[in-house]
Amino acid sequence: MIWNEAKECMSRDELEALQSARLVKQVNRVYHNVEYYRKKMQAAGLEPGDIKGIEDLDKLPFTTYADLRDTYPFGLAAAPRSELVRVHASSGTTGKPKIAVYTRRDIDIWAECVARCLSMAGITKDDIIQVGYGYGLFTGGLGAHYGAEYLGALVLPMSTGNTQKLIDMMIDCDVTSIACTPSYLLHVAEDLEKAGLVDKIKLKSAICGAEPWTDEMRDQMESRLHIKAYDIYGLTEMMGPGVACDCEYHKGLHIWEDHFLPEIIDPATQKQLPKGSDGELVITNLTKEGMPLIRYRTKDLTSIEYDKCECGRTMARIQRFRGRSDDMLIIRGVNVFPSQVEAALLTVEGTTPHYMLVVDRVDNTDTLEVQVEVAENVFTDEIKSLEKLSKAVHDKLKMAIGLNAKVKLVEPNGLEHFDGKSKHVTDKRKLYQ
Ligand code: DLL
Repeated sequence: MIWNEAKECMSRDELEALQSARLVKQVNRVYHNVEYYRKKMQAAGLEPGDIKGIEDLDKLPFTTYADLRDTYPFGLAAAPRSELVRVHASSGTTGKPKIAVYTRRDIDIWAECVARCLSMAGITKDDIIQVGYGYGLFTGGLGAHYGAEYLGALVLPMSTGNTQKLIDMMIDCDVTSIACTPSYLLHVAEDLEKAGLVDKIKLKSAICGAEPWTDEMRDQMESRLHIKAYDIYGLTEMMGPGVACDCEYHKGLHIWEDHFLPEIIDPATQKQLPKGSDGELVITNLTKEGMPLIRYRTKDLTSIEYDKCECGRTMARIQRFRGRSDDMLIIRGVNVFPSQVEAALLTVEGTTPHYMLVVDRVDNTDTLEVQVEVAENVFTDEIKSLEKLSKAVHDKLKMAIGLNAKVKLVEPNGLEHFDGKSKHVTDKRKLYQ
């Protein structure tokens, strides 16, 4: 089902003309409204008039997390304070989160983009959908919610944390679709199976994203719950969920190129690569007013296919994500940087900066163990003080990354060192194909 055929099926020429006009307008907007961008462009010897269309995109400087951190919280806002209506945020590498601000029009465009994604999954105004992404600063809950309402579906804003209630209401309300992380959906499937309730549900589709997942996970969801599962992608900095989504042919995620201008760069040389190449996804906001980002380095590694899809849409398709060009992990849907853990450990007396994050998936739920080397004298102490230290580490981590981690204290030099450097992550989940 195509939500906005005029947009989703535009010819490439028509689309590129639209992108060029929007890019020129956006570059003018940030140059005149955002001092930080103006200075960056001036330092690169650029004036807005130098950007005449998408062919000039690679003249523009990149935007990175460091720019967001330097301008935190509202330094990249391109609309007056009185026009801003919403803030969302996700974890940064240390301390300050990545923030996004929206105007009313941004929220409407976001809702339309999500509605396009949901339509792609066959959802209509006759559907009843549970949103199982977290509501709050995280974009997942409210993003999916507004999109589903825009479409006219009946929305149950479940948020996260109460699987029993989610299952009860799924059955009582004849829920036909669910939007949540893929690992959570498998967890729900398991609980439904244990309770013998799979044949009581009316679920037809799931829209899963916020973390990488595999074809094997899709097969499991589809066969265990008798549904169709779709992949939705997005990131706070650009908007939230709904930047791209896959259609019934599952040949990649259609990116809404009338709002998001994608390119692939080599993360090492930072050079734009020819169409079809593998590299890091970079996106420019073509229509966002609140905090438009120009050439934002997503750090997600993938490639993009441009040929027309069997579904009829002409919008390019992001292929399977193959990893990240930084060390960000997504654990239970939460973005975690090892540097956040390191910063938290530094504040706990008795620990050292030598640590290892062991991430695994047990019964479809991510587990995190933080192994940390402690000072010599700690091990000579009695059990009680070890327990106290372990709790202090746990609580600091909970505050820093928002997750409950299992803490394992290790004796000095107890962790393996590689070429003198500590390796900080062992991820046993194998989420990238
Ligand atoms: O995760 C937005 C979102 C919410 C997307 C709900 C889909 C559904 P952030 O917390 O800023 O935003 O995390 C963005 O998560 O750069 C990717 O690395 C990863 N990610 C998001 N969706 C997918 C996906 C939301 N479908 C970061 N497949 C991104 C693989 C994904 N990775």
